[in-house]
Amino acid sequence: MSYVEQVLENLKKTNPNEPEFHQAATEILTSLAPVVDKHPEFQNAALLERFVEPERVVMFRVPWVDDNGKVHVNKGYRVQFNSAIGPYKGGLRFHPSVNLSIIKFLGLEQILKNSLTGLPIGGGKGGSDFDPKGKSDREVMAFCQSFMTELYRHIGADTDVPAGDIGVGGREIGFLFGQYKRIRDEHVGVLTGRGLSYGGSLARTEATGYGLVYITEEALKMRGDSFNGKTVVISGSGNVAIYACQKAQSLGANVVAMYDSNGYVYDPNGIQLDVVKDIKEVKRGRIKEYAERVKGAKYVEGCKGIWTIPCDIALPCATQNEIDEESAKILVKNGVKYVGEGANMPSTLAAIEVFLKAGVVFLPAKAANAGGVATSALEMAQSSGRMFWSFEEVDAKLKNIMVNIYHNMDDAAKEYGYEGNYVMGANIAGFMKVANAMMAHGIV
Ligand code: NDP
Ligand code: 2IT
Repeated sequence: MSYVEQVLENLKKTNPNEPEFHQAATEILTSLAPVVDKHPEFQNAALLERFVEPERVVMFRVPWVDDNGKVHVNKGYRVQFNSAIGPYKGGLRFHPSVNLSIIKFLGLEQILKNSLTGLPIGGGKGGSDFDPKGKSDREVMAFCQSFMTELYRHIGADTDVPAGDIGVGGREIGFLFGQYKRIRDEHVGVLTGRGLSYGGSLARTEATGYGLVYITEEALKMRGDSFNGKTVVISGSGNVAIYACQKAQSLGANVVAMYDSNGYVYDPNGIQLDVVKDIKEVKRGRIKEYAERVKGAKYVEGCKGIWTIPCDIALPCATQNEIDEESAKILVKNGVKYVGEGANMPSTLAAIEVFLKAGVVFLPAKAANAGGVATSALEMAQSSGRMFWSFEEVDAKLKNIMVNIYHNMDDAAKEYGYEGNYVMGANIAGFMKVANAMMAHGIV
């Protein structure tokens, strides 16, 4: 059995019932086989065994009281996965599906994503099975305050810097920051995605979606093509989806569909983003309302059907495993040429295989959605330097980072003999920097 197979088998045995963690680890470790073949010193130092074992896992109780005086208890998590190249960095997810397996898969991905940005940030992730949907602002605040009353002791501007993810946006970050500041009596950059009035960075809200489009644009450009006139399908209608849509439209693309967890809207005339923003950002409503407000648009209950809409470019921006093998085959049959992952691990392993075999340009999440965390790192730099960059400055840095990520993964794929396979390229390029730092630190 090869070194990679041994590590994977042991990981599955010692972390049972964690399917998402197994999936992410399988994709990553399989890609690293040629690297460990070339570097036998990694095996001697048990580097992969240490790489897949989080440095620290914190799990805690989060009690809170709803508007009717009823007491609720949720689970809180923070997985501090790897700090070899910088303080732990990664988002918090509030969604009823959250469990340790999901937080660990996200944390493991985050290590390599953060490395790919070229900035000094380690990997971490956290969250809760709390569902902010349908809760009042006071209930969300009560939950966030309780969550931070435990989390504060584990984080810090130079230790671990959380941010948003599914269910955690500007409102939640505000409540979390307020409680941290109150307990610690410190106004520091301990969270990113903060509001502009208290240390946030311009362009952080837009960064993940914009970054996704910038890296896809670079992939198109290298093939003599562009977004102009392309039909694009985007899943989700949250932070990442909305700003991916905005940037793709500004480059001349026709975005024809989006969804939320209930169903999708198809608008052949092009999604009217101001309507989506009003429904999702202002009213916190359902995407279904779009079809009631926009003539010529239709709503279909259920999410999966979105992938049957013919498109040139698919940008999955909602959640893990939203594209399975069957959907991937339909996308390919309908002529998809580019898939850029805005969400984390939105394609199953079988779906990825379908895309790669069909010659689809597949931009994996850890590269394609790294613009969000990269801009978080720019927010950290502005916080610690007590300075504030313009939107244009941050946006230009973001674009530059995404273009560099594209070429770094493209070069790494070529170097190891897997030209055009960006799963291999992104994993290898991200891993090498972390591996070198871990080797330099000795057995820790
Ligand atoms: P939001 O909470 O803003 O939006 C999430 C969107 O995805 C909503 O439309 C939501 O629908 C939908 N969604 C969530 N879960 C499911 C599900 N199980 N099935 C179908 N639809 C679902 O989150 P973000 O936009 O911030 O995050 C989206 C993805 O991007 C996630 O995978 C996240 O990890 C990833 N990401 C986010 C970054 C960021 O900076 N925010 C950075 C990098 C990656 P509904 O409203 O019905 O729940
Ligand atoms: O998955 C991700 O990269 C994020 N949710 C953003 C993390 C961050 O620290 O900005």
